[in-house]
Amino acid sequence: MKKIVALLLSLSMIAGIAACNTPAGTETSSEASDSTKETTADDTEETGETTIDRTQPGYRETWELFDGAFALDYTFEDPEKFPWSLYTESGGKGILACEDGHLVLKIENPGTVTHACQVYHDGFSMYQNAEYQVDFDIWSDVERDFEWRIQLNGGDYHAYYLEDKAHMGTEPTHIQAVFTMYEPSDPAPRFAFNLGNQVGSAHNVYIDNLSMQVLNSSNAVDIEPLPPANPIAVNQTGYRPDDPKSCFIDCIDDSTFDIVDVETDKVVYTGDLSEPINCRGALANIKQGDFSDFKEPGTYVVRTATSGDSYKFTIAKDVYNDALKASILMLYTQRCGCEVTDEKIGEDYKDFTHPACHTGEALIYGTDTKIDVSGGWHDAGDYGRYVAPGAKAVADLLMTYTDTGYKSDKLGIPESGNGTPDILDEARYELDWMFKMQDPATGGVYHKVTCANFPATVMPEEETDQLLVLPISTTATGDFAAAMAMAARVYKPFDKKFADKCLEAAKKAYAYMEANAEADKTGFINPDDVATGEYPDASNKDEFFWAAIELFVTTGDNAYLEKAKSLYTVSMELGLGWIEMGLYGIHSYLLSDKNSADSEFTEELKARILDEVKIDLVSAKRDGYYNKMASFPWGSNLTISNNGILYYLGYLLTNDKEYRDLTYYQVDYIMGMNITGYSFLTGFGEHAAENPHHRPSQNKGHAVPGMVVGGPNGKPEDPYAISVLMGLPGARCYVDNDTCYSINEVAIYWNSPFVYILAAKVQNK
Ligand code: G3I
Ligand code: 9MR
Ligand code: ZN
Repeated sequence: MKKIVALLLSLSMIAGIAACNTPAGTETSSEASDSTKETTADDTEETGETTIDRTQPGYRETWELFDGAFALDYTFEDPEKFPWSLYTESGGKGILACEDGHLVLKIENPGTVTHACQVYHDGFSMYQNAEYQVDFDIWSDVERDFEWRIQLNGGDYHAYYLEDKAHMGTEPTHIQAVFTMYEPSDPAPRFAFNLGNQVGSAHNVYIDNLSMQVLNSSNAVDIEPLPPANPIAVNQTGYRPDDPKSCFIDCIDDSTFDIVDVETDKVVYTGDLSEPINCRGALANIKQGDFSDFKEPGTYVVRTATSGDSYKFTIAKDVYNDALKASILMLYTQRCGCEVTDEKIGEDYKDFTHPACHTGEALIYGTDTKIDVSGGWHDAGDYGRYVAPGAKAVADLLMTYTDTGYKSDKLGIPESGNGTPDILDEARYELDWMFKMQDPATGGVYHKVTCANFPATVMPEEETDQLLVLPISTTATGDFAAAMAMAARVYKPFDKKFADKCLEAAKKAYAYMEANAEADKTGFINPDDVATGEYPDASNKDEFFWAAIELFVTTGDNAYLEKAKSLYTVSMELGLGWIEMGLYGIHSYLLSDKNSADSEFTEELKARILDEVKIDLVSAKRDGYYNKMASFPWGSNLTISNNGILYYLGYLLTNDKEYRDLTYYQVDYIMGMNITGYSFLTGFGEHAAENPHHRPSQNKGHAVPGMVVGGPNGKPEDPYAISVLMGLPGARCYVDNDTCYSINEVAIYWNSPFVYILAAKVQNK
């Protein structure tokens, strides 16, 4: 059954790992995909450089489009290599294999919707106006109907080509289709067989000799290359007059830069550029320009002889007010279980209001018991609610209040004007939900509440599948205990009764940790039939440490401090979540009035923080953009803001303004002073992210303002990003595309640390 050698080496092996589906559910990639895991692109820790093994089948040589070329060509000869995957949902169940020279789907349960059993392949390209011919053989043990389609791989998953009433018999049926791709060229579409909702009993479906050939490419439109990034990076929102101000230029040909007033086009300032800086994350030589001494309010661009103009920025006293407000209101719009209105927050939000969502009782997984766990924030672009990232977001808001003193009570949330700072009111919305996630019997805290699968691209009230409460985890319980103990301190002056309730809940969760933490060696793992965010974390030591130290700071009881000391190790990462939470504990302890309880421990922790901040300052200056990161994980903007919080702690401990300024520069990075040329805060900046992976924004065709996107990811995990970014150095691996959940999603806990650093800048302590 072998056919002509494929001219296109597909990206499919890599895409198989990306595990994507329509609209969402459980995926079983073929063994072949798994076996390529070690050989696909890799982000080298030290340099941020991406290396690709060009001998691997996943690598796509520049493919020349010509008449007769094969975009797909599978004969399923090798049982180890079949880059096709199975997606199941809505009761669908089966096994995908390559046997006897063909692909076979062994359906155990066809499920209740057509795509309940979807056999799919990602990792090829399609070109606008090209004419294609698709051929394949398909048959089954039974006579049955099926659907096959080539589709956009995200958003509304609409089809480029669709046959929804195809039929197969028990002998190979040859299917042929000729069609023209009229839609914009797509570097990462999906070929899918929807084999669910049929016959009602177990049976096999066989597929063979599948090809897609280009018949006519004469009018084909090439895939649009990524737009080149503006080489001059500035904070596109701007600066307050007395802020430190830097621009970075991805070009070493210039030696000076001008600041030009956009109204008059007059040069108002000229400065020297630095010597070349080697930016490890971007593998680039760049230069820095400092214009901190230029303080004149106005709107400007940076201009150089060979790089042209930067995006606009403003110098003004109140330049961050709207951005800070919006980045907090983002959390309000993520509220679940209540009506979200634009009554007080205004016009910009009119598309993002929604009636109360996810109000039905949730089934405790594996039982017949249903409980009320309504409330809290939707985690991200999906509508799951997860305790660990929720606790992180709460802690960030509480610390924003305690560390920066930011206390606006007029942001326009329902509680505005009640005498309590809005960030505390907003955090309390999440805390009120967290109480419901605690098992009253044991004090343990459920890991998350979600449906079994991620929803399609719908508004929150349209996700109506059964909600599931997933088992108690020690990471969720530790984080819960810590955040509640912190809340008990912070809310005490505003609402003593609430503070007491928090403390009681914290103690109960802590007792659960004492009884169960040590025995837990794996952390939470998704059951096979649940595919939503896992937040896996096998080590609960840092969460337990954080809980113990918060309880010590809140109660003064030395037993907690002793426990914290026994859990502390120098190998504990100075993390701010969601995996590593240790720094929260160190932060609370060092800034508390109880830090003289054990001066040796205090000195040890303090020295560790200051060493780290000192080292980071050196790297941040050496690498450019004041960013010390050499590799860029999923949600790298979280790391940027978390680093900013660490630097601010260094400042609060020493009063050294260089550390404070380093925090300010992390704000600049998020708002545009980075090598991609993007402001990562939606709605802020001339060239800001506009197409986040965020279901409400995708639905309405424009983004909720004030959301921080995940940002550059040197190991992209979604098909589109893999297709267009693979091979780029980590710092440049960014694309503003709404299907790219591993690059361009948003999350409550990516906004919350940004709220902290932006508030720190606004408060200017
Ligand atoms: O553990 C390695 C680490 O050792 C290495 O240094 C680093 C460098 O790339 O990779 C680390 O693992 C990554 C991990 O995040 C921690 O950064 C994984 O490769 C990566 O897959 C993982 O991504 C997480 C993603 O879920 C998938 O699990 C993101 O951090 C996390 O923010 C994201 O969270 C999702 C929820 O599941 C669902 N809701 C939306 C939310 C945001 O995208
Ligand atoms: O939309 C989901 C996003 O919120 C998650 O962070 C991400 C990672 O788990 O997954 C997204 O859902 C995708 C799923 O994993 C694979 N199929 C496509 C889904 C995106 O629409
Ligand atoms: Zn909801």
